[in-house]
Amino acid sequence: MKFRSALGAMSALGLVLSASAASADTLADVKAKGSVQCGVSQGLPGFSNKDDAGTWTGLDVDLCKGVAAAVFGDANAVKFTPLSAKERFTALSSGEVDILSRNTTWTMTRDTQLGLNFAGVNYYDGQGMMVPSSLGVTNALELDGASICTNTGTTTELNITDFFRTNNMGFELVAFEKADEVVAAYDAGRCDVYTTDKSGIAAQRLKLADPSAHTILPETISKEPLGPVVRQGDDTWFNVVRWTLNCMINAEEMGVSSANVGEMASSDNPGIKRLLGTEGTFGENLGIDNAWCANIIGQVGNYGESYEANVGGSTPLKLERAGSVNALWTAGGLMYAPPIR
Ligand SMILES: N[C@@H](CCC(=O)N[C@@H](CS)C(=O)NCC(=O)O)C(=O)O
Repeated sequence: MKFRSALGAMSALGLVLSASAASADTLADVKAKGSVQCGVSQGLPGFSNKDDAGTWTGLDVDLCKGVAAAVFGDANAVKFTPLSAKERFTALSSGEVDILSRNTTWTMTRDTQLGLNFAGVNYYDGQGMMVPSSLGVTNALELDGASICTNTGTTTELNITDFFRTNNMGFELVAFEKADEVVAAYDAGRCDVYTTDKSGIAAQRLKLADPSAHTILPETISKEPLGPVVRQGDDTWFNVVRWTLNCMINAEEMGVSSANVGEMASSDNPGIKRLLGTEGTFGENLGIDNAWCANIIGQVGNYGESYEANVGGSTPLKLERAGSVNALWTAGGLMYAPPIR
């Protein structure tokens, strides 16, 4: 009897669990509320940053604007929620945001223990270290005994610990939740080293009193594939986010940009026809308009346009793309999107 009722309770629980997984329909919820809620950083130039007029810009912001363009045909149908590294995953799991697009590294633990799905990679990064040039340090192996400023709730903390232990070096972590506190502490001389993703160093360095007085060490101590994240158990929404990124990368590869998307609409190229929705039902298959990708490209741009506008060689971050892992695969890099077909 006891066994039977336990089984009954278990199957009832199973029903509840599968019902909630089956009912997760973020696309329908987003359509109903009229905008996409996007979790971003609290201010990381080039990736997600708010200007004085309250406008958010950046590579991670463009991904969310792309999703809004795909779903609503309006890249501005998006609202932003600034999140610290520590609070970001709870905000996504609890439904406070629909997407987390916030320089977040795809790791196995985040996939398997947090119930999240990474929809792709929009920036391949690795962790670096910055020191005041006055220290005279030229490589990371000279840092035995150093104090290190970093953010809590990040892969950064874990990697730096691995690196110092592996090299039998002593160190002291000085960790803060808010990224700007980390930068301020480093700038005030409370630690010898500032460590984060190399793109983050390029961005946060701009906030120092004298950026030119600091040196970025040559070592890259980890892999930090950064990308947009959604909740597990909602493949429809996962597909919308994943294919928004793939649309932007494929458009660049095919030479379709915000400047020529209008004339490309009459192209005879079958790949471009599928990309722009003049042939096939690729948008419909995602649950959105067939012009989904044309709207992303027209309103936000292709991946290369977004990269150059936000983090590329002519921006303050100066993250040269040519010859880097973030180049298209056709140019020797890792940016490779599956085909729209
Ligand atoms: N990619 C790493 C680090 C992410 C991270 O939070 N980095 C800090 C330092 S660049 C940051 O985002 N700061 C900006 C902010 O919190 O607003 C991770 O996913 O754990």
